[in-house]
Amino acid sequence: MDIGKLYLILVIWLVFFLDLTSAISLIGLKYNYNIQFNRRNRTYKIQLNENNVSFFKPVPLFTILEAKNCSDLIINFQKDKGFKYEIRNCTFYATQSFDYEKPDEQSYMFKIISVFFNEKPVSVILNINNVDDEAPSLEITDCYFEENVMYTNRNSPCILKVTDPDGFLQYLDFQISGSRHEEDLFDFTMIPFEIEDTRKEAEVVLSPITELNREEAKSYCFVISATDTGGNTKSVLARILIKERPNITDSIFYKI
Ligand SMILES: [Ca+2]
Ligand SMILES: [Ca+2]
Repeated sequence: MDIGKLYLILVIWLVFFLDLTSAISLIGLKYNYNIQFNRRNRTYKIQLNENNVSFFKPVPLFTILEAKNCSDLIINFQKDKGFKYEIRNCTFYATQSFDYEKPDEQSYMFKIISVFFNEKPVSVILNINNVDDEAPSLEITDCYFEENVMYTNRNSPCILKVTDPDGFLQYLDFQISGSRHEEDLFDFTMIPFEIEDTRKEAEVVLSPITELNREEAKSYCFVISATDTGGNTKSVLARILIKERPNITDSIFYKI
């Protein structure tokens, strides 16, 4: 074999070898949505807030780099949840809005595969963050308090039921609006006292912070509002009735 042929074979072998063994990265992530790359299992993890995608304007999630032809890519979902997307100029767009309150829209996992055998696939895990976007709700029935009794959150009979599909109940801000300064007469305590972010329902005890007197008012009527961290508010009308306390002297006299 002459030296020319040997040189040609060596060049061809080098080109072939380098092409096979080059570590091709299929995607380079261009937009900042809290993206992490795990080199060991070639997985990109993306955190994206719910509802940040306009229904009318697709949101770019990442740009795919070093693929020979992005039109030849295959997007292979682990579970087909009907995720709507499109790839334009090697940029991957979500063309749908995400709603964390729908269990099917909390996370997605897919592989990006090239039809070219020397382009290694990558995996993408898209996790949707919960945002406090849903309004809370309140339920209350008429409450009865005896006059001249000191109530606390332990013996108050007045309970509101509060729910919020987002959770985050511990951050709800309760306000009273009334015409007789009821905000100075009543206070709120959430039960349980320590509550986790994911809990969606709790009870709130409404208790007077001073003894009520039927001679001053036989009833109170005021608005209770709960506002979550997203600014969503719900209001209910509360009616508080003051009961006369049995006169101890009268009842003793009656028994005699
Ligand atoms: Ca939410
Ligand atoms: Ca909420």
